[in-house]
Amino acid sequence: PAPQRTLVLVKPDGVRRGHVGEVLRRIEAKGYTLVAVELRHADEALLAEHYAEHAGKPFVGALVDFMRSGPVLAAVVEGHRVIEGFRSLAGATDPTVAAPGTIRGDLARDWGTKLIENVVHGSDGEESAAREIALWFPAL
Ligand code: DAT
Ligand code: MG
Repeated sequence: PAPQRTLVLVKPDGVRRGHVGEVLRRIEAKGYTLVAVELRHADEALLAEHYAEHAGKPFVGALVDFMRSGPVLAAVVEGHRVIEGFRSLAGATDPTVAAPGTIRGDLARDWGTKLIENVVHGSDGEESAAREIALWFPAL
């Protein structure tokens, strides 16, 4: 079967706190392949598109502001069932309950703020993966 691709982001909290290497290490240790990696400062238009599914939700403004607060590491990662597999590596959205052993469980801090900062993003399905990869890496 053709390998699947997903979009992974190390969010500004992860970059600021020096977790880029650790996130990439876990992806490679699992046996997934890095297809593209780029450190960049995302603008508002890109992030509004990226989080289009959350448009209108109460946290989306704060989420976009947070995602613009510093550089992010964007990566396209390939492997069998990598969409589901990376979400499993990432762990639950809420860092307080994300299982130990997961990226969020081990590395994300709960700051007690209204916005959840949780170190990584991973596409949640084939359709969003295709959309997000085209958005972040139009040349691929
Ligand atoms: P995930 O990143 O696990 O796919 P999501 O797509 O539901 O989660 O939400 C995108 C991000 O928005 C999430 O990583 C953290 C933030 N977020 C989600 N729900 C939130 C909430 N109720 N309050 C604050 N931030 C939230
Ligand atoms: Mg999501």
